[in-house]
Amino acid sequence: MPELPQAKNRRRWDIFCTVVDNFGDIGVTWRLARQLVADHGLEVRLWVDDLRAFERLCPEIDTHVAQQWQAGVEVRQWSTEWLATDAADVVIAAFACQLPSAYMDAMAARVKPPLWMNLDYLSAEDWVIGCHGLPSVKYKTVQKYFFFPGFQPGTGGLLRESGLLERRRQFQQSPEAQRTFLQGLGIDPAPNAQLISLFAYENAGLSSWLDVLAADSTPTHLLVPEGRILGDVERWLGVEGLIAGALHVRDGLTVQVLPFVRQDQYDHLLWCCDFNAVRGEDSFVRAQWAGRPMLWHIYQQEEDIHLDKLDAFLALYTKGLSEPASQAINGLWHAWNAGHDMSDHWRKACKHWPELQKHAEAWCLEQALQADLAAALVQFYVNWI
Ligand code: TRH
Repeated sequence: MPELPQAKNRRRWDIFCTVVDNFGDIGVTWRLARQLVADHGLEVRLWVDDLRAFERLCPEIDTHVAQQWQAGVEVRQWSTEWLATDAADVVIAAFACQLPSAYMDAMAARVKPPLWMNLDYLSAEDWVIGCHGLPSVKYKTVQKYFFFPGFQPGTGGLLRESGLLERRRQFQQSPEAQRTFLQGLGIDPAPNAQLISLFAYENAGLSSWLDVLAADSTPTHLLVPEGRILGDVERWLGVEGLIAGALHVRDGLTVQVLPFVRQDQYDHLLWCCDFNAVRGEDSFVRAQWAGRPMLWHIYQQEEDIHLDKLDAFLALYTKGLSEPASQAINGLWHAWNAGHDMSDHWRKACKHWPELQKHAEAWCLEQALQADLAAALVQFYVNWI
């Protein structure tokens, strides 16, 4: 009897993740692994070479064990001493990581070779559409394919677990739920304060932004998770050794340092804030699902190729904005990514606040019309078999 398409999806998937630096690699693969289990009923092993980075996003991780289950995902320590393991039906190498050679041989030894994909970095550039889904290298009998996330039809889409936007909307419509969540993190903003979250790499432009926020007649409560931007915050405050829990007030600006919270809590933080400064890849996508105006600190790459990615995204994102609002966003994002003075750009953006708020929600809904990345991967596999 032929297998039903649904049964065909119930296969074993292996996801390989090397933590290069920061949290994007594990952030994306952990999210994907959970979603493949929760939304698609798949059997997923997540191979991670650095469980300590993983533990920051998921405190339940036991960094000392070789095998454990978290949220239905089998988490495996990917150590240098590779033990013989059967290859799965679908193999995802995240961000071009190199699979163990013994595992590659195990893939080739299967009667039916697995579907082998490289999950690439997110980019809004047009060439992504042409390359998504194309064959890449071959190892013996096993063909590898490019799988590109993206913002436009013809790409692999963005990670978005089922029910995400409904949950977000309910939370944003409940002042009580937001208050309870914030209080749980020790955050008690003044009722008229705007909430801003700040997750960024080192940035020389920060002091000019904090100056203008402090001088503003609208009070701001700035929430800064522990991380790389803290040195710039310390310099601006004229203090040293900021740690989670620190709270400093300068005129209209309250700066509060937060612990690095678990991934789900970080989502809720983004949902609470009026404006989110995010970085990298995963927090950038999550800020879009928050439906609030945002600022992206893109991960810097050699020869400034990240600036092409920044411009490609801005070209898509600002479609539908009025010309002055579009210019304000372009100016603000470029200043931030160049570490330049932010003050004029921030003031200009503030002039278009209602439009930017509406646009953030509209962009989120437009993006949600596309199939999400996990569903697109499953569909790719179904088409492939
Ligand atoms: O940490 P990042 O700078 O990761 C980067 C990028 O992904 C970049 O593309 C990649 O090449 C480079 O790493 C190696 O930013 P990103 O992608 O936003 O990842 C942060 C993750 O941390 C994200 O999953 C959200 C999560 N997070 C928490 O779980 N709790 C927190 O408190 C915070 C601030 C973040």
